[in-house]
Amino acid sequence: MVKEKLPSVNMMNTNLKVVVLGSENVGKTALSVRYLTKRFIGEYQSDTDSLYNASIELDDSPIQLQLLDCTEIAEIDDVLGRDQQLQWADAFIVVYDICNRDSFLSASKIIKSIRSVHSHTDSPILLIGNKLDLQHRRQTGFDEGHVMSLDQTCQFYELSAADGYHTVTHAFNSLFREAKVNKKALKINKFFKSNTEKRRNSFVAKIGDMFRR
Ligand SMILES: Nc1nc2c(ncn2[C@@H]2O[C@H](COP(=O)(O)OP(=O)(O)OP(=O)(O)O)[C@@H](O)[C@H]2O)c(=O)[nH]1
Ligand SMILES: [Mg+2]
Repeated sequence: MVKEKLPSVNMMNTNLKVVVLGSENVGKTALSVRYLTKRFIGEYQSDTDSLYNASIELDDSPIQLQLLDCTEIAEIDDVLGRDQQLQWADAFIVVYDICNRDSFLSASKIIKSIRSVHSHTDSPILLIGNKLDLQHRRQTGFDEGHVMSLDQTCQFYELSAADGYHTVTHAFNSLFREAKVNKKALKINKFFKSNTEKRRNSFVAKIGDMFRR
């Protein structure tokens, strides 16, 4: 009997592709730059999507991260128009501004679109309520974000890109950890599926031979 070889952990790809989505001015770029550089600059260019490539350490293992910071997503059609990016990604960060109610409603639509495009993979999603430093202008309660995250099975943090990098790093890393596990599970599934398929084909070929003889 020939033993099938399971893909070892080393053979598994540790590339992670992550897309950052949300409506205008919610802090998508501020959060991405905060995670990658630990800095908060204040004003950011926002007319084009930016793809950042970075080598990061996660739990002592290296990961090649591709972080795609998108320009605003205002309408649901904007999300569906980004079908290719949704297919490309292993995980998603969906941002809203706790002081902007509309951005929260958009976040909900964005998550639903991701789930409809990625229904077969259960892609990890991190929902972020940003600008927590502006609590006094809050238009969306913590509980509302929390309930949405439970409904949509995603991770949830309220935080502030302006207030320091620790919580941002913690939230992003928590998503990347889930994405890494998810990606490995998908690979193992694919491996078993393709081997089952190969075995079935070789069985069918053998039976075919027997009948032809
Ligand atoms: N007070 C406060 N301001 C923030 C925070 N995060 C971002 N900002 C500000 O909000 C504005 C928009 O931030 P961006 O990161 O450019 O937002 P964006 O979502 O990338 O915007 P677009 O790319 O135009 O869609 C900037 O003036 C930031 O300085 C935060 O946590 N607190
Ligand atoms: Mg931006």
